[in-house]
Amino acid sequence: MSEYFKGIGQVKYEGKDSKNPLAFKYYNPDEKIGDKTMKEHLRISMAFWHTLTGSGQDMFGVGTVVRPWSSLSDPMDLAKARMEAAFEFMQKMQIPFFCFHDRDIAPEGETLAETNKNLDVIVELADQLIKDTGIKLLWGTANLFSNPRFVHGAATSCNADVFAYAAAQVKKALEITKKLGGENYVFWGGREGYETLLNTDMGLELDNLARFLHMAVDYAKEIGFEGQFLIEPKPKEPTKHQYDSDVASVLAFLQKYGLKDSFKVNIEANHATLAGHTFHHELYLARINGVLGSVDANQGDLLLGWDTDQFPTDIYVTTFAMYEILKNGGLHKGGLNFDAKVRRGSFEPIDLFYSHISGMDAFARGLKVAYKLLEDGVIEEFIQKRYASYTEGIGKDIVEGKVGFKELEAYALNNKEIKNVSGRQEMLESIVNQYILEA
Ligand code: XLS
Ligand code: CA
Ligand code: CA
Repeated sequence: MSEYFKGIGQVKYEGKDSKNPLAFKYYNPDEKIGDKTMKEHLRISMAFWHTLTGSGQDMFGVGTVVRPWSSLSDPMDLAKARMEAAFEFMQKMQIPFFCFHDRDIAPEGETLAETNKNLDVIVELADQLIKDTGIKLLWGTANLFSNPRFVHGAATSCNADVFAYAAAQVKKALEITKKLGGENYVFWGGREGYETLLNTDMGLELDNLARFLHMAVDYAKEIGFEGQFLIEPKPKEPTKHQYDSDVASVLAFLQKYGLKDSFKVNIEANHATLAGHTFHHELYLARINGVLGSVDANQGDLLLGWDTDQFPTDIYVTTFAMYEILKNGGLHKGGLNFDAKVRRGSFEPIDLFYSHISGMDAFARGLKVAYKLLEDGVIEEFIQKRYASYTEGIGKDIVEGKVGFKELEAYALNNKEIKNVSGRQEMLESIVNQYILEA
C-alpha cells in the first residue's frame, strides 16, 4: 500500500514543553486518569467526511484543499485511496475510531443496486483495514441530504417514494455498520425540517419520522445489530427549522413516540450554540435524562450564525464537556468524534495533522481539569450546600411529596423571614480559572 502522507511520521506525546508542532503536548494515550487511560476516557474519532472527502469549497468559491489522492479521476480508485489514506492518517495520529456516511466512502452509481455494489467493495477494504490496524468504527450513518431526491427531506418528505428510498438506504447503512463492528448508528436530521409552514403538514411529517425510526429499530433487531442508536440534534441548516432542534425537543419526540428506550443523543458543540445553548447545557440535560450517548467534538464561531465545524480549542468548553462526561460515568459506547474541518485557508495535508493535534490536546487538558475539579469536589460541594434546604424540614417534605399547597401556605404564613444567600458566581468562576491554569 502506498504512503499518502509522506514525510509525516508517527505523532507522539512529548509533553507540555515540546515545541514540536507535530507532537501532542497533553494527549498522552496511556496516561491513567483515575481508573482509565486517556485513550479510554476520550475515545477519539476521525470524521471521514471532513478529513477525507472535504474539499474546502464554500458558497463563494471552489475547493482549495491539496490532497495526495486529488489527481485520481476514477471514482472507485478515489474511494479506495481515501479509505487507505484514512487508516494511515488515524494510525499516524493514534486515533482509535472513525465515523462515516455511506456516501463519503463510496460513490453513487446509476441505480440503488449499483450504489450498493460500490459500497460493498469499499466496505470489504475497510473491513480488512480494521482487522489489520485494530482501529474501530464508532458510528456509521446514511447521507439522506446531498442528493437532489432529498430536496423535501427523507423520512419527512412529502413524497412517499422518497421515504421508501431513504428506508432502503438506511437498511443498507445498518447492514454495513454492523459488518464493520460499528458501536453506534447515528440519525442526524439532514433535511428533516421545513422551509415554510405554508406547504407543510407538520403532524404527518413528525409521525412519519417516528414511523421511520421504529422501522430502523425493528430492522436492527432483526439483523442482530447491537450498536447504540443516536439522534443528533441541530436547530437549523440546511432547513430553516430542523425537527430535532435540541436535546429537549428530541427528548419530547422520543417520549411521545415510545422511542426513548431505543435512542440516545449525539451532541455536537456547534449545534448546541446554534440552538442558543451552551454545549455544557446540552450535555447536562442529556445526562440527567439518561440519554448522553456520544459527542461530536467541534466548536463554532460565536460571531457567526452558521455551522462552522471548527476544531475544538477552547479549554473552558472542553473542561465542562469532560466534566459532564465524567459525571455520566464516561462515554460508554460513544466517543469524541471530531466532526470538524480545517479552514479553507489551511489547505495542505499537514494541516489535517495540526488540527487533530490541537483538538486532542484541548480535550486531554479538559479531561485533566475536569477530573481534578470533581476529585476535589469544589463545585459539587458548593451546589450541594446551595440546595441544602431540600434535605431537611419543609424542603424535605416537598421533595418527599408529603405536602401540598395548603400545608405550604400554612408554613409560609408562619415563616417570619426568608433569607437568601449569594450564588457566588464570580468566586466559582475564579476557582475554575485556578484549576484550568494549574491542574
Ligand atoms: C451536520 C451534521 C452531520 C452529522 C452526521 O451538520 O453534523 O455531519 O454529524 O450526519
Ligand atoms: Ca455532527
Ligand atoms: Ca456541524
